[in-house]
Amino acid sequence: MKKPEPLILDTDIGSDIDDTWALAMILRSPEIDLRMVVSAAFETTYQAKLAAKMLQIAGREDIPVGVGVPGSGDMEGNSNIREWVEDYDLSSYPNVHTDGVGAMINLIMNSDERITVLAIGPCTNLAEAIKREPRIIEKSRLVFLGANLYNGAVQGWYPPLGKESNINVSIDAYRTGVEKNDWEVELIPLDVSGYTILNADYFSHIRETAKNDPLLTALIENTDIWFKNMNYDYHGTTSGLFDTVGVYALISKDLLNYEKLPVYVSNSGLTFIDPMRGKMMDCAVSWKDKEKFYKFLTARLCGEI
Ligand SMILES: [Ca+2]
Repeated sequence: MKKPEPLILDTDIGSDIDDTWALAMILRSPEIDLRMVVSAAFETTYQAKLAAKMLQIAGREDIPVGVGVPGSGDMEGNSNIREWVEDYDLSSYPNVHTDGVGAMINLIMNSDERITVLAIGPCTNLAEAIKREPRIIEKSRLVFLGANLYNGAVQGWYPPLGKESNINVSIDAYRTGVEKNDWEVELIPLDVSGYTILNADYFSHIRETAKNDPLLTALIENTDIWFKNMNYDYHGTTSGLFDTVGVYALISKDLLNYEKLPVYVSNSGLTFIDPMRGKMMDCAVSWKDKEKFYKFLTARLCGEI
């Protein structure tokens, strides 16, 4: 196996539940060397608490947690797992950076190895980091969960996943953080991350395994709180686990098809393949075999592979 990839996870954990699944997947993956988690885009202190408590349960207090740039707008609507950290004191975590963006910059700039930044939330931290230290792009690469290359047109999805939210929370932050610079970008768009849902068989296997597994117990607790607060019945399946596809892209390319494409986002937040205005990105465009991915994700979370 090649040397584990040094990673900073930039995440809006605590809004949708898929970030929590992605974090658990990372913690189960020997191919990834997680060096820092930075919370992004909404109520970033609450979000940092979620990450810290997960890491503590996984026995990984060595991994620093950074509090990212707080967002604005719908804070309440993006704090859907609050009960899980209501009594959690962030100062009980031994490795917290209140300036998460500063910590992220220092880690990248002081590293002898090239760092990968996996961004699975809006681009607010990325934009701030590049404003403060543009040289980070020379010492790192970005894997970004965002955009919807064909705006749902090709997939025939219903409902169609049109505007992608990590970009549309702040298009300005996307432009500064991702588009208007020379950062090497691997793009994981909705075309491959959309409708990533584990069926009831896979999910019940994870629930069963969780009975003897503290990290999975935490994952299930978070998920059930989120389900309750979202007031939605998934009939035994998971919700959309978009962000786990970004983690998979770090582990293997076996199940995804890639193309280099010029990606442009309009001011209305839609994505276009546009050779005149787009930025060239290495894009995951389709699955070779998504069913195999579901199998992989389940087995990986359960510690079976
Ligand atoms: Ca996310």
